[in-house]
Amino acid sequence: MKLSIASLLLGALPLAKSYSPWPLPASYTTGTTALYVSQSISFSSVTDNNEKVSNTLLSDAFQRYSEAIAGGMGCYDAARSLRESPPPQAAAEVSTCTIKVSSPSNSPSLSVDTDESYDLSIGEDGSCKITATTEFGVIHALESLSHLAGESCSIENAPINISDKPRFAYRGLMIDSARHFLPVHFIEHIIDTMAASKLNVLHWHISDTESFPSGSDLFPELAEKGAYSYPDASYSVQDLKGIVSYAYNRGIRVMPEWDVPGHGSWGKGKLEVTILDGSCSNTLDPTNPDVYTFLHSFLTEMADIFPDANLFLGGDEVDTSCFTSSPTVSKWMDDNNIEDGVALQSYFWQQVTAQVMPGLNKTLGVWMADDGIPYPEDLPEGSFGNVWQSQSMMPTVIDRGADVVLSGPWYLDQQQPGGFQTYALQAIWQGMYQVEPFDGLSESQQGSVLGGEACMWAEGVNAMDFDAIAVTKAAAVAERLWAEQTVVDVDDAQDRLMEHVCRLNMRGVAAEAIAQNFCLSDVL
Ligand code: CP6
Repeated sequence: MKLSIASLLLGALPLAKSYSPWPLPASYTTGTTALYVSQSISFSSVTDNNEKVSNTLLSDAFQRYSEAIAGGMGCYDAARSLRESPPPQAAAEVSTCTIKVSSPSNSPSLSVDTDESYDLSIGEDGSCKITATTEFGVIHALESLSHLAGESCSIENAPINISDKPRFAYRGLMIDSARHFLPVHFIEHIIDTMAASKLNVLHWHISDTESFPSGSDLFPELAEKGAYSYPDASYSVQDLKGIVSYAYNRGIRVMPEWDVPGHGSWGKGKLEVTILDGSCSNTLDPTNPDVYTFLHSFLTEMADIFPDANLFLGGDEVDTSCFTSSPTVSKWMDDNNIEDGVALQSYFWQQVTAQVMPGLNKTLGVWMADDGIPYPEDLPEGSFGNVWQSQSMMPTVIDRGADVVLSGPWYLDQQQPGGFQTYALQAIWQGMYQVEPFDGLSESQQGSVLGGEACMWAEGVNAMDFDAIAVTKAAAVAERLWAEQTVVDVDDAQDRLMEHVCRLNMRGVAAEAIAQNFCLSDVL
C-alpha cells in the first residue's frame, strides 16, 4: 500500500545510479555492467586451501548482512522497478559470495594491530569474491557489499574491484552514559551504526559527576548509590559483558573510562575515597593511600569484564580548588613539599603508574589538555593521550613520549555558534571532514598518531536525539579516519554522504539529513 505512494514519487526521479561504500575504499575501480543482487544472497567461507571455515563470528555476520541486503534496507521492488534504466531482464545476478579468510579463528584478537583489510570483487557475470586475513576484514567487506547493493538491490557498475584497508587503526566514537543514561539496547544500536561507517573503537565514558551507572560485583554500592536510578538506570556486570561481546561480533572494541581524579561520583557509593573536608565531594583524594588500593581492586575486576588492551582513566579538568579548600589535603601538600594542585595531579598520576596499573595488563589512555595535564612523563611507558582541545598540541604530546588520538575538532554535541570549535561558512560535517590529523606533524611524529575519535558528550543530548546530532558528523569523521589522506573533495563527499545518510535512515538510524534529496525511507 505504502509502496504505491513510493512508486508515484520514484517515477518522477532519475534513479539509475550506482552506489559507493562509505567510507571510500583505499582503492576502488568500477565498470559499466548492470547486475542484480539476489534477495536470497548466500555466503560461503573457506581457507586459503579451500577448507571450509565455519565459526559463529562469520555465520552471525552472514545472517546480518543477508538481512541488510535483502531485508530492512534493500531490494525494494519500488526502487528496483522505477529506476530510469533498470538492469536488463537478462542481467546476471549476484547470488553467492565466496569468502577466503587466510587466518581463520573463532576468537581473533581485536586491537590496533588487527588486520582489517579486505579485497572485494564483483564480476560482470555476477561472481562475488571476498578475501581477507581476519574475520574482521570479512565483516568490513560485507558492509561494503551491502552499500554497493543499494536499496534497489542492483549494481550498476560491474566489474567492481575493491582493495581496502583503513588509514588509521583507531577510529573511535565516545559516548557519555553519565550525563544521560543510555539503555543497553540503544548502545547496541550505536554499535550497529558505528559498524555501518567502519568505526572500530567505542570509547565508553561510563561515569562522571552526575552518575555512576556501571555495576561491579566487588563494589555494588557504586552503582546502587551512584546511578540516577538503581537498577533501572544502571548496567549490571552481565550488561557490560553483553555490550562487549555485541561490539566484538561487529569488529568493535570497547574501551571503558572511569574518569579520575575529577569528573567522578565515587563519593556517592564510597565517600571515604573522596575529599571529605573540602568544597567538593566529586574528587578523589590523591593524598589518601587507600584511593590507589581501591582503584587497583576495582579496575582488576573491570579489566576482566572489558578485555580490551586499552583502559581510559580521564584525568581532565580537575578543579584544584577541591584540593586547596581541604585543610587535610592542604596540610599534606605542605608536609610533602607539593606546591600546588598541578603538582598534586603529577603525584596522583605517578601513584597510578606505580600502584594502580601494574598487573592490570592495560595500556593507559587519558585526556590531554592544552596545559599538558596529565603530563606524559607521569604515566606508564606507552600510554596515549587523547588530544581534546587544540590540535596544535599534538606535536608537544608526541615529543613528550605519548601516542595520540585526536578528538578536539570532532566534538559532536558542540554545535552552537561560538561553540567549542566553529566551522565558518560551511556545514559542521564539512568542517569536521576537512580536519587532517597529520597537520603540523613531522613524518616521525606522524608515526605516533593512532587515529581519532568523535565525541558525543551528553549534558544536552540523550538517546532520543543522539542519532540526529551524532551520526552524520561521526560518519564524516569515519571517512577521514579510514580513507586515504588524498580523499579531501568535500563536494564528492557530500553526494556520497547523502547516500550514506539515506542508507542509515533506511536501516532505522535517524541520522541528520545534509542536503535536499529523495530517500526511499521518506515514503516507507
Ligand atoms: N566532560 C568530561 C565533559 C568534557 C570533558 N570531560 C568537555 C569539556 C569541554 C567541552 C565538551 C566536553 N563534558 N568528563 C573534557 C574532556 Cl566543550
